[in-house]
Amino acid sequence: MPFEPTPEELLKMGEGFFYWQGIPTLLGCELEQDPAKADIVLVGLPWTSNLIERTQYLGPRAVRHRSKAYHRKHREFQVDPFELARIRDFGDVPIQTLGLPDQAVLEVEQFYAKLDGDGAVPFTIGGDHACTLPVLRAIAGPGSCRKGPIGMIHFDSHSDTYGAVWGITHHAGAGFKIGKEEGLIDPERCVQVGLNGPMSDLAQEDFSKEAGYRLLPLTEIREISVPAAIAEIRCVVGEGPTFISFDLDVLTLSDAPAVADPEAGGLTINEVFQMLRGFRGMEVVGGDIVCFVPHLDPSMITAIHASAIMHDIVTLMAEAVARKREEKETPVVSAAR
Ligand SMILES: [Mn+2]
Repeated sequence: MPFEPTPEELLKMGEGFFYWQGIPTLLGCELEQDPAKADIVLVGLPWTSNLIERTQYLGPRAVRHRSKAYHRKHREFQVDPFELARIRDFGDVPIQTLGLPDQAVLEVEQFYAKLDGDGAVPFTIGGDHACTLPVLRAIAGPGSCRKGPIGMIHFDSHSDTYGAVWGITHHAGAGFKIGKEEGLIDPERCVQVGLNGPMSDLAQEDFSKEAGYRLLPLTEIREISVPAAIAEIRCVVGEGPTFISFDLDVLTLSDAPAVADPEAGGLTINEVFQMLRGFRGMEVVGGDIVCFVPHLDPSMITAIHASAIMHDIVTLMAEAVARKREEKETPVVSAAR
């Protein structure tokens, strides 16, 4: 069929492409406050727990600005995620105790608990990596609908499995330790992808190893190749509900210059796309992108790549929502016939 859009269709297409027009929202989605009216909720979490690169709280605003251009279809999957599921921008998490991480996480958890209660699955733009744990508590903790641990694909140069520092328990490097200790992350279904850079201590990843996480350092991915890494991740994570947490510092600096804890080397954006697309069919029930420092991003390379990664993960989530809906609508064929 020839591509001949009407003027009205052209206007609509422009809305999804020209990020500088209209009101900026995450992936150009409608703003919504009622979780019952959404399948996937996009949330800004403009919060930084640590003293390091505090301007990570500017992340959601910068991604809203650039990701408005990503209200478009998925080329490789040949689907429109915005048709598959009701995807809405829920605005930012309000936090009264901004400077007190151990209290702020309680407020963040409360916000996500409301969304979980209505059956919506969240995708968050942080903030630093302290943003992940309160979300896990809301969707996998004792008060959640699921009440059980979930699988985890954690992209990061760092394992973030460290104990309390500077008198702070819930700092940006602690979530993947506390998450296991509280039974939110299933250690047998957890992969840490892209670990890279010199170590502050040779024992810094021992918690992950002892917990039973699959560590997939950058050097191993280089050795075994990306397709083999995808197969390994799928093998570890399996069929169950899975969260994708993405620290932008796993990317090479030329693809993500504006990150809080930069390391030399890293995955390229194309390798990340290849991996995310290799996850098709997984039950992705949540995700986040963290550690973006917009004031170091004058070219908007990091914002564009964050937007594109978000578009890919949210498409995986939308396909999972659509599969669930189909399962519900398709009557189970009786075994005795
Ligand atoms: Mn990191």
